[in-house]
Amino acid sequence: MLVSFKQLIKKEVLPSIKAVQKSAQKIAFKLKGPANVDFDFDTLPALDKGVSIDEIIKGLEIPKDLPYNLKEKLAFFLEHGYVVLEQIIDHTKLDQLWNEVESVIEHNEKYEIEGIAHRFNNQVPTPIKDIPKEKLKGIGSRINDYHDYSKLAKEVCSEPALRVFLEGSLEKNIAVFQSLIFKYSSQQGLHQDFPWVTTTIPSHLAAAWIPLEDVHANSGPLVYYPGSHRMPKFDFGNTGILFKGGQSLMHPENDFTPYLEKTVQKLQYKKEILLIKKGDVLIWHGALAHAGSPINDPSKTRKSLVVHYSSLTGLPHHRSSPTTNNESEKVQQVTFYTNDRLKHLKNIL
Ligand SMILES: O=C(O)CCC(=O)C(=O)O
Ligand SMILES: [Fe+2]
Repeated sequence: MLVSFKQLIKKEVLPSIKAVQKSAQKIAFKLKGPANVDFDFDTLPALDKGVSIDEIIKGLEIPKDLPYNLKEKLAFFLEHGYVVLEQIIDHTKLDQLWNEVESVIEHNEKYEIEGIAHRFNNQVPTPIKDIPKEKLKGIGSRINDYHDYSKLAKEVCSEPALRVFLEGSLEKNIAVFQSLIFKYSSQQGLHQDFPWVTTTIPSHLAAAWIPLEDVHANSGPLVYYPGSHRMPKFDFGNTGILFKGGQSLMHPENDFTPYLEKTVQKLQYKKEILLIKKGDVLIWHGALAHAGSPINDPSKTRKSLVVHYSSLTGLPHHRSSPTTNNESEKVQQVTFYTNDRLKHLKNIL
């Protein structure tokens, strides 16, 4: 009787008290109004700090036959928070990459490679050999950090025409933070990346959306709001502009997404839909508001590789390794940190 009373307190009463406390904290926080929250000016990338583009370009090693005007593209990115670099990646290489992914999924029973599938294992990254093939092939699945396993993916992520743009927008010496392979739209709500894709310096973050096929309008294209990288930042409460599970008072879906939706309306940013072709690459600023739109036609795939990048200063070690371990490999001048936990799977493909 006593035990069950204790259990009742632990299971029912304490969580309710905690929930009431948290609500009270949230109300107090909301009444106080947002703090003055922004990126630390001193650690901003040179472009965001206002250093002239000519000056930035002078310090870079520009690949021969760069198929776009770097100065124009950097100026566009500075103003709009995104840019499309047209036809910078060889189609054959992209086809080879997707074929490799297909074959891995087809033979998932052989691989420890980690994936996430819709409503499976609480969305925890799981070895794909333990995920039913049909789930892996379906909407809502993704493979995390595919570049850890695949030399070909590393080559695509470090494409020189892409790398030099990232160096201009972040800092010379680029490091890959994380990557995702999608077969279908993520259908993810409106968000900015920097609150969770947390680098050591939050402003040193940019992402590339690399289509592995031409994007179809009904496949749930990526959407984004040009200029929104300059909107006032959301205050997560207790943790400033960054989201930290368990510590932040504000909730990503219940508070952050509605804030972004309201603010893009208020500041009259116009939504753009990303309908780019295989070979093109979209690069977006770590603070640009974007979403994976809903899939109108479930037969339409939207094969893509999404890569988040930082600089060597912004990310001096693997995102989940202790600060002392910065074992890495360089491919085409881009740094790929070794994931300690999955070391045995490095470059198996
Ligand atoms: O491709 C998508 O649907 C969204 C990807 C995304 O927002 C991200 O990985 O940060
Ligand atoms: Fe994102």
